Amino acid sequence: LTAKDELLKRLFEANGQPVSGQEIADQFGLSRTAIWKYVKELEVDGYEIGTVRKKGYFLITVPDKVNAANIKKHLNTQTYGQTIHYYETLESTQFIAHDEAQNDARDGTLIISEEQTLGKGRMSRPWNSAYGKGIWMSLIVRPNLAPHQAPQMTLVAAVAVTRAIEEITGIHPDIKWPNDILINGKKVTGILTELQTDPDRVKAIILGIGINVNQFPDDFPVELSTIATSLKIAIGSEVNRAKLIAKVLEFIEQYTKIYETHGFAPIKLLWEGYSNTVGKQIRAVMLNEVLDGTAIGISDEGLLKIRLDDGTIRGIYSADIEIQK
Ligand code: BTX
Repeated sequence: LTAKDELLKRLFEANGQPVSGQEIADQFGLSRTAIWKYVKELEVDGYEIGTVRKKGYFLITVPDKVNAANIKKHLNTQTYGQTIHYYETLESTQFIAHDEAQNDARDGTLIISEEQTLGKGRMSRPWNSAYGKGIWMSLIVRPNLAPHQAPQMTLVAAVAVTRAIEEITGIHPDIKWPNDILINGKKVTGILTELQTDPDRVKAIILGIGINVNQFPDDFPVELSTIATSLKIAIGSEVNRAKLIAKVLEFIEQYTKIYETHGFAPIKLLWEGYSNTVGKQIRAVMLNEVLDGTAIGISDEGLLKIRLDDGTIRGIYSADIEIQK
């Protein structure tokens, strides 16, 4: 441990009681001013530290970081999130997750960053990922699934994130097929599912999850101001990101197991309960086709079923859905 690490460790262990700067100075053969400089550095890192004359320093608040220690305080899973690779800044957690998955990262490895400079959505669209305001994470999972079952993992993840948001905030978001989680019609979460696969077996699924947590309306760029929202905007107070992450991991683990053992039917029921799409007149915009009709549900494979205006029923794999008012 460096003197700074030792200082931080003692501040944590003291539980708000004062820690002697002199003792650490003696232990490391440093001056008290050197220790004071470390205190100032910790303050720059976001720690709030108080001083008691002649007694030393005490910890007031810890920065709201989504590092491994903060997440693990709340984590109640068997494997998901037991390995966490944390970054202050990254281009995209998806890139690192793909590399790690290729290098045999274990099932449930989590890549998470305070900010992304090249966060991405589907079809290379940008995903706004401001520093410290949201949850920008990629979870590497290796469920026992055939490649054709992998797209349903988007729906598994959507249900899990929605459940976690409900539990932590008390609000009830909607899911818009396939991957958007909405509050009052505005997007609070996006999910990007990517795959590494053999012909007959999924090797890894990279679940990229972006959740807007503590943004104020002004934190979003203008082009998102009418379509994006955050949990803080919805409930009017800050949400502990680390706690929410732990809940998300818990539900993804639980629902992935259900999917592996019992198939898609139970997930489908949960999903339909949250859906704002089923029963609505919609327009599905695909790469080469636009379909208008009524969304009548999802199939056992996770396809969205649409009854077209001429009565035929079509199942679609992937599209942007516009809900007609
Ligand atoms: P999507 O293609 O459904 O949504 C992308 C669209 O959403 C953008 O074109 C834009 O209109 C809008 N948008 C961009 N940023 C935000 C935001 N912060 N909140 C609300 N709307 C926004 C959704 O793709 C999948 C997003 C996955 C993001 C995660 S974050 C961790 C991981 N790393 C990474 O690079 N991507 C995933």
